[in-house]
Amino acid sequence: MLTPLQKAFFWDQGYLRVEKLFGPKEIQALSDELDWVFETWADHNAQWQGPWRDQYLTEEQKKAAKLVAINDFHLHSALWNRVAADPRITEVVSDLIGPDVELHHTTLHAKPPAVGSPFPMHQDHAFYAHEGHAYVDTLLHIDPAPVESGCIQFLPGSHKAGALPHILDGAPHLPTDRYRLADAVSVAAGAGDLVLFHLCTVHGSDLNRSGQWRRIVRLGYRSPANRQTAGYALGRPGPMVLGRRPKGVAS
Ligand SMILES: O=C(O)CCC(=O)C(=O)O
Repeated sequence: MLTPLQKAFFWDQGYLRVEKLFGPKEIQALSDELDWVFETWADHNAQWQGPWRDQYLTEEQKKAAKLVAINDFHLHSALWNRVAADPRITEVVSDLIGPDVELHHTTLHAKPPAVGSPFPMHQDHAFYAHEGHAYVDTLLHIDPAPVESGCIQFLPGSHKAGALPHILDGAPHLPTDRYRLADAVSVAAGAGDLVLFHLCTVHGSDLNRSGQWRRIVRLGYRSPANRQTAGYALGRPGPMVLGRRPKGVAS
């Protein structure tokens, strides 16, 4: 359960880190299962394209940069399906968006050592727009993510501006001259930590310059009453992981 201070921090800053939600043994089991997902289902050439890469990477880094990703892998693994409905996550999310919580999607972002691709500054609203505020993205950290691994970075309070127009050349991203990683707060995290953020919080991450993998799993949750208007999984109802879907509300 979140404290009043944690809730206030989330709504004011647009993000929050909750430490050690999962213990080392559990994270090891989740990591082992991810290895299977990785080998069997993942896209090993998944990095985002677009003109932003000229600002973030040298020519050499552009050639080497790599990302391994997969959407909705909880559909392929019973263990990860259980994680998506784990009360430690869903109750924290419920503290922010209310008693009824629907899973919207899961995504793995795995940055390989030394060459793990950066993400340009963006809002997730540009990928799956919703009408209201009752949507929380959560990042479950499978590996430690120190600053040098290309941990997640946020522009504090940026969610208060609402949805911003994105450049749609390649993956949606914000203008690189106005929205800079250099101005963002780095949220380094340990394995088992959960980082939550608002759909309109501007965020991105840098190249993985460490010698270790940086794997995070994003689990997106919404109130079933928060209508999606565009983007990924539009019109697809997700499983209720807490509470109930009231009759007549749109997914
Ligand atoms: O994995 C990362 O470093 C970036 C994550 C991100 O941009 C997102 O989850 O929307």
